[in-house]
Amino acid sequence: MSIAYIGLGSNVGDRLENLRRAIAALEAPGVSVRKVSSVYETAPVGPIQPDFLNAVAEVSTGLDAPNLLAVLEKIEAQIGRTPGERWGPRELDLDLLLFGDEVIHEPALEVPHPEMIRRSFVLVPLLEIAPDSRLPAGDRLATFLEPDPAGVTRYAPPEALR
Ligand code: GSY
Repeated sequence: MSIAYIGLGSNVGDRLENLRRAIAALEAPGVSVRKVSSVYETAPVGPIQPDFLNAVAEVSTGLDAPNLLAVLEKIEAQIGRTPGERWGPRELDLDLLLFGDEVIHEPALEVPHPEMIRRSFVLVPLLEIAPDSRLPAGDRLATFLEPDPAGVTRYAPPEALR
């Protein structure tokens, strides 16, 4: 079994419902949701677009990382993400942030997620549920989070996603 962390984001439609449906769908064969963070409303990073709701889930899984990624892509397709809109608004974005202490550099999959240490919309919910988490190289993720990060506001408790 491996422990993995998944970043969830939505900025189109019923954002909270999109995240809630994604958490329900993560209870897939071979995947079990252990913890869910609070939901945060976050200012968009990148192009101008509506504010996001973001959260992070901790899962345990018997799948390997590529097969877990395939599950995430299937859930995105079910809940409405339009393929090709890499930086645009989306009903649902699921990012594989950490997969145990594995380091993967493949064209289709990079773990740890290469942008996660620069994104407070990832670090705030991740550190809420895993305050001692580290990169595979050993660095504590808490050291990458600036104090009082701007544009990240608690929106709903974890129970809103279950
Ligand atoms: O990386 C995921 C999609 N995304 C987000 C996001 O989830 N939250 C915020 N605040 N900005 C974002 N920009 C992109 S692209």
